Amino acid sequence: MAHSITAHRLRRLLAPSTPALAMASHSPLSAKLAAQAGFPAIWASGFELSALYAVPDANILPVSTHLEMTRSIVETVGPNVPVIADLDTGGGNAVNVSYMVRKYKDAGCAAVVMEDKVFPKDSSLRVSARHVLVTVEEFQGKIGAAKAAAGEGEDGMLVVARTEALIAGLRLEEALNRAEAYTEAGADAILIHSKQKNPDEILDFCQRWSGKVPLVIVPTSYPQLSFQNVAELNKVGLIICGNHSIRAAVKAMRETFERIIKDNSIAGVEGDIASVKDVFELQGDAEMREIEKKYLR
Ligand code: SPV
Ligand code: MG
Repeated sequence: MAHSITAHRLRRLLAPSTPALAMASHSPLSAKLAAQAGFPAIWASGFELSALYAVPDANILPVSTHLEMTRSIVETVGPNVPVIADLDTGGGNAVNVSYMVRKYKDAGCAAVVMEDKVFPKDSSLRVSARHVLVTVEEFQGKIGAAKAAAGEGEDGMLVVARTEALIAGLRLEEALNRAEAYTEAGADAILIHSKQKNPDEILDFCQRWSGKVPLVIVPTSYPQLSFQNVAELNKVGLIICGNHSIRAAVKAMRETFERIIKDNSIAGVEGDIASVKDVFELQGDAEMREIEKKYLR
């Protein structure tokens, strides 16, 4: 099955001495561009998809919207580029998690990430947002349900437990205790998230982490931490570039649109946007021409 190949690949990538990179994606096109640029894994981000639909990242979109987009992303990049799905809180309680994880497994994902906030969640990056955590016991149950649905052993999809303890303003001890408890419940990796403008609390967490399972970080708020510095910590298996796809798209589109209005012409932007030929190639036009040649009568 495709998901076991892709899960195997992701397991091999999660080496703390050489952390893997995942680029955020909100569409098959953005995922394809990230893979072509050399990113070995794709983050099917809830933030990016919410932004694509111009709604807040707060469980406003139906799960089916994220699931279908993730399925299309997986189909586009193929099993050699593992897709890590952002499940937010897992859609509710452990029962919801059980059903939801099966669907993401069938979609061919390599991993799911589930966070310990109450449903509905609010964006971790927003200041003064609603960040309320479920109890450790409840989240352990949700991890158990996710693991059972993800499949057995090395072939199973990875379940990444994400603690929002630091996002919720709780102490480092609480974050470490939760990460430990989630590992005991069977998590394959722990995503530790922070929105501090410097990497201090993440560095403290990494240094104190037992290392039983690899860590995952999303350094959006502390971009000054280099990937080389992360590798030297020898605790982080995966670095997620959490929203760089949609942010790049927003800026490029806005500049192009404003220029066309200002110039009252499309001529000025011609050299600064992708050519139609480039877009044809991204659409897989060559493959369609082959089909045409062979079968079209
Ligand atoms: C996402 O990209 O949807 C994430 C990462 O969950 S963050 O937005 O930083 O919470
Ligand atoms: Mg998210």
